[in-house]
Amino acid sequence: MSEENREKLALELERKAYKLRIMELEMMRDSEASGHYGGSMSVMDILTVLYFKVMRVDPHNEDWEDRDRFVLSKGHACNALCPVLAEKGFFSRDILPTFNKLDSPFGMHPDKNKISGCDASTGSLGHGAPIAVGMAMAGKYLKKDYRVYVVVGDGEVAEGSNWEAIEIASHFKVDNLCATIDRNKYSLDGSTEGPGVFKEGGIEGTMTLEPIDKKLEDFGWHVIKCDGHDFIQLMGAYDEAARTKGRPTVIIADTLKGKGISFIEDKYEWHYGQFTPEQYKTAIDELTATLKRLEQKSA
Ligand SMILES: Cc1ncc(C[n+]2csc(CCOP(=O)(O)OP(=O)(O)O)c2C)c(N)n1
Repeated sequence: MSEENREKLALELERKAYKLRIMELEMMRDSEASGHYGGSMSVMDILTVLYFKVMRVDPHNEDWEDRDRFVLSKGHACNALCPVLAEKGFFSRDILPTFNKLDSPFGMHPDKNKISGCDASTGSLGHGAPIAVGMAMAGKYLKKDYRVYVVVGDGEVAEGSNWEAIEIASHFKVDNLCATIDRNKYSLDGSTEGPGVFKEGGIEGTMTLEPIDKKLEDFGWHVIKCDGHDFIQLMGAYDEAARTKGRPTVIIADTLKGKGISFIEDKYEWHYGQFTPEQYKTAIDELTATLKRLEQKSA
């Protein structure tokens, strides 16, 4: 693809990601659900590139054996996944406002038995990477050429089950596996950067994640670092992952928790919550203004 076409595609994807952010907030507003705003906004650009540029999936044949597989290990960002799958054509966007209601296919976390196009039920952190490694190993064993993509939260990396999966993946050289870490620097109740020290009465802070790139390299993975909101960089990272042979790839995507909505950006307090009607309006107005700017840029 020429550089000019790549830039055009990047802009098109960025517009799509803002449209999806707006769809998500309308879904949440109309369903009157609370939800995970911070991590759904940080991961939206990654999901957009995966579903609208990288992955080979067919909404008209969701069980297609040779499809690429996707696992949203940070399942609490289901409110980002639902609009993406609707936009991709797996189901009508008209049913999004049932989000998190009784009898809806969409709960706070994704259920593969209920959501069309969803390959793995997740929500209990630390399970997605092991599931994805199993899918990738099955693909190798069955001599299929599908690829497996898993998105993990940076706070989630602390779950020990990930490290078992990370070790197995490099041992079995599953180069059909690509993990992405949504590196937004926050977990549920604070920073992922520590300090993790003893204090009178307990421990203060989480353990530090860094140097996460070196740890993963030492475990035998190919590591790529990129800006998780730069569409050219994201597309380049996934291209490089597909070219990488003999070991799995992890993309450490530097992101901003709450990306796109100024009053929640970089604030772990908005990991989970519920907007007031005024906050929905402010957020949707902001996202719409960004979308309009992007549309003008591409006109
Ligand atoms: C096993 C498990 N423990 C605790 C939780 C509760 N929980 C939900 S989200 C979250 C924080 C995850 O942080 P991170 O992976 O960084 O997600 P992000 O910031 O990208 O939303 C926690 C602890 C859970 N879902 N599963």
